[in-house]
Amino acid sequence: MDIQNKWSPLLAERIKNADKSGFSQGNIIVLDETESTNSIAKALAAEGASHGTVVTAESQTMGRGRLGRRFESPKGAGLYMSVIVRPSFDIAFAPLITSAAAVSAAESVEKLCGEYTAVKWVNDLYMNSRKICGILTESAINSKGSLAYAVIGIGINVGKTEFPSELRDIASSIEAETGNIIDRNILCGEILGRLEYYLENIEEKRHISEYRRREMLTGNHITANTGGREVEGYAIGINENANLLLKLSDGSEMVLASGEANLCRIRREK
Ligand code: BT5
Repeated sequence: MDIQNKWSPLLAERIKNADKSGFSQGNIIVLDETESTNSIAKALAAEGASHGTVVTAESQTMGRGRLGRRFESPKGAGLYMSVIVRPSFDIAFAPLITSAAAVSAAESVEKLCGEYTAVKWVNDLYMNSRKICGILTESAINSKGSLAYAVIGIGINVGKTEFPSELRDIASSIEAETGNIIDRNILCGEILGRLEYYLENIEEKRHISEYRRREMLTGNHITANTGGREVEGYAIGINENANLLLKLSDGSEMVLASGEANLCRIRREK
C-alpha cells in the first residue's frame, strides 16, 4: 500500500485546527523532506521567528539525536516536529524543558492510542519496552546570559515501518504496538496544547509528578553514562529538577542532571 494513502498527510491547516490552545498561532511549516526540522527551526529562530512556531516534515534525511546520533525518520511514518519557544522564565528552568516535552508527548500519545506510554529518563518515550519517541532540545543564550530561544524537537514513530537491523529490537511504533493508525496532525496539535500549558507553568514544575509517575528506570538497577563516566546503581527516583537519583553500591547517592541511562538486565531489583 502506498504510504501516502495509508497515513493522512501532514497539513498546516489541520494541525492548526487540532491545536486548541492556539500556541502556534497558525505559524506552522510543513515540509516534504528536509535534513532536520530542528536545523530549520534554529535557522528561523535566529532570524526572529515567533514563540510557538512549528516546523514539521514528512521525512528527515539527517534527523538528529543527542551527541550527533542519527534519528531514523522514514517518510510519512512518523511525526517529526520542532517547536520554537522564547521563554519568559529564568534560564535556571531551562533544563526542565525536555521533561515537560516528554510529559506532553506521552500524555498525547496515550490519549490518542489508549496504550500506556512510559518516559525513560531523560528524553525518550517507550511503549512495551521499546522506544517510540525521542526528544532533542537545543537552546541559544543571548548576550545577557538569558535564554534567547529553545527549539524542542520531537520525533514519534507513528506508523509501522522497517527500521535498520540495529534498531529492530530497540525501536517500535504506535501502530506496531497498538494496531492503531493515529492522525499525525491531531497528535501534533495535542502535543502543542500540553506543551504550552507545561511551559507556562514550568516554575511551578507542574509536569514533574506526571514525569515521575511514568519514568521507567525508577526502582531498577541501571547503568548510566554521565560526563564520560560509567556508573552503576539503583535508580531511586526523579527529583524536582528532573534529575535522576541513583544509589551506588557503597550506599552513597548520586544526582544525575544529564546523560544516558539503561536498565541493567542482570541485576533487576526484586
Ligand atoms: C533522541 O536522541 O532520541 C532524540 C531524537 C529527536 C528527534 C527529533 S525529530 C524532530 C527533530 N529534528 C531532529 O533532527 N531531531 C528532532 P538520543 O537519545 O540520542 O537517541 C538516539 C538513538 O535512538 C540512536 O542512536 C538509535 O539508537 C535510536 N533511534 C534512532 N532512530 C530511532 C527511531 N526512529 N526510533 C527509536 N529509536 C531510534
